[in-house]
Amino acid sequence: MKHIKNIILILLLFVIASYRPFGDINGDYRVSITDLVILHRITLGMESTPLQRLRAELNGDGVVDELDLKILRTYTLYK
Ligand SMILES: [Ca+2]
Ligand SMILES: [Ca+2]
Repeated sequence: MKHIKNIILILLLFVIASYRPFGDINGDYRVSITDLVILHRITLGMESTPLQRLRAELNGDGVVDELDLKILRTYTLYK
């Protein structure tokens, strides 16, 4: 029984640690102009990490493009 509690605790900590706000591209747990700049650079084909590209895909269509940029731009303006 103690093992099950430990496993649940580890899973809970993993979920909490892996949570990032929507639009947090650089992984600093905040959504800011920095994330918008990184996303813009990705859409221009500039250097980025695979994790940044994964986080930058905001609308679920499988590509990082102007639509994702528009979503994040709107979100950062009105949050
Ligand atoms: Ca961020
Ligand atoms: Ca997209």
